[in-house]
Amino acid sequence: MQASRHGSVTPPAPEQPATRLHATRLHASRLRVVRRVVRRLRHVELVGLIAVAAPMACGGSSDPCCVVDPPNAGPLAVTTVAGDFDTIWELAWGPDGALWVTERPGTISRVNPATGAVTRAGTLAVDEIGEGGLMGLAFHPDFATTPFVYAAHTYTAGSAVRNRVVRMRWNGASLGTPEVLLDDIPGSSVHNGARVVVGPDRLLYVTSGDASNTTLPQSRTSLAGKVLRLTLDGAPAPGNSLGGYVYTLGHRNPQGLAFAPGGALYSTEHGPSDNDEVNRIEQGRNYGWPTVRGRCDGDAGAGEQPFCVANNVAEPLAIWTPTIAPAGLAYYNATLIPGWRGSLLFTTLKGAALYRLQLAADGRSVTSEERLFAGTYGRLRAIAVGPDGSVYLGTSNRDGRGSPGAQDDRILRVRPQ
Ligand SMILES: [Ca+2]
Ligand SMILES: [Ca+2]
Repeated sequence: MQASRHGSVTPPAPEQPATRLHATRLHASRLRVVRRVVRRLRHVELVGLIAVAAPMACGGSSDPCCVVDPPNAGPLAVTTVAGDFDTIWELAWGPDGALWVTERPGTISRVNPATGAVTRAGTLAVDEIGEGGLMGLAFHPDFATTPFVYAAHTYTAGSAVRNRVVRMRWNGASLGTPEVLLDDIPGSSVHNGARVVVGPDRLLYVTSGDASNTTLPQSRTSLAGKVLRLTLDGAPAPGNSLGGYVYTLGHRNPQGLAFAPGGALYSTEHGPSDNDEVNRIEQGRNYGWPTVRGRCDGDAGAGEQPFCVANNVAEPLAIWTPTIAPAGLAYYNATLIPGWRGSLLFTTLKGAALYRLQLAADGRSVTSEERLFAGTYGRLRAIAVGPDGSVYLGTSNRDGRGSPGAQDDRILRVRPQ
C-alpha cells in the first residue's frame, strides 16, 4: 500500500497468492494501516511538515516472509542539511563529529551537521565511468591517534576498468596523498560495489561487484563479486577461510554493508531484473550468483537448487521482485526513533525510498518491512545514523538516471517532529 504526500492512496503492487488466513490477516492489517496513514496525512497537512511512512507488503511482489508493518516511528520531519552535491555515494559519521560525504566524481567533504557548512577535505583522481567513481569511505578505529580515512574508487589501467582501496592521512585540514592498499579489483561501467566498513574485529570489509563478468563471482582467485576482508594496512585478513582477501563469494553487485552491534554483518545486493537481496554475511559462505538468484527456489532454472545444496549457499533474508536497486545500509540501534530500534535501514535508487526491515531477535530473519518517503526525494544512495539517532540520507539524482531538483544532490536529515 502506498500513500502519496497529498493523501491519495494507490493500490498495492501485485502479489503472489497467499493462504486464506494470511490474506485475511493481511487485509485487516492493511485496513488499519490505511486508517493510520489517512490520520497521519491529515496531521501532516496541519503541521505542514513532511511525514510519510508508506507501509507495504514485505518483499515487494514475491516475498511472503512477513506481514504489513504499520508506520512505527510517529511523525517524522525531514530537512535538507546541505545541497548542491554531485551524486552522493557515501555518508559516514566521522570520529571528528562531522558528517563526511563522498561524491562519485572524486570529492570528499565534511559537513557540519548543525550549520550545514561544507568544507572540502580532499579530491581523489578517480575515473567516473558509468556507475564507477569514488564510492565507499570509512575511518580507522583509532582515528584520534591514527587518522586514516579509507576509500574505494574506480580507475583505469590502459583500457581496463579497475577498482582499488586506498587510505589517506587526515591532518585536521586536508587529506594526504592516497596510499594504495588493494588494487586491480575488476571493474566495469556497472557492478563495481564498493562499500567500505571497519568491523568490530578491526578489519576492513569491502564489497566488490561482478564487473559485468558472471564467471568471476564464483572464482576464488578473482577479487570480483565478493566481500573482501583486509587488515587496516591492506594485507589479506588472517583467517579468511576462502583464501587471500576473499571473505564471501557469489555476489552480483553489493552496494550496502553494515554491522549490527553484536557483530553480525549485513549487505544489500542488486539482483538482475529480479531478486534484489538483503543478506546476512557469514565468512566462507557462497551467495549464489550467477546460478542462484534470490532464494534456492528454482526460479532461476533447474540448476539453482542443486547448486545451493552443493555449495552451502546462503539464502537472502529478503528479496524484491520487481527490483528496487538497494544501496546504502545502516543498522539502527539508537533510541531517538524507538520504533526503529533493531532494524536495518537502507536506501534504494530505482525504488526511490527508504526501507526499514525489522529483524528478529536473533538477527537471522526479517519480521516486517516498511517503506518510507517513496518517490519524494528521488534516488537515494547513501545513509548514515548520527550519534543522536538522526538518520541522514544522500540523494543520487545527478548520477545520470535521475531527475535532479534545484538543490540536488542533497543530504537529508530524518528525525521525529
Ligand atoms: Ca544471492
Ligand atoms: Ca531463486
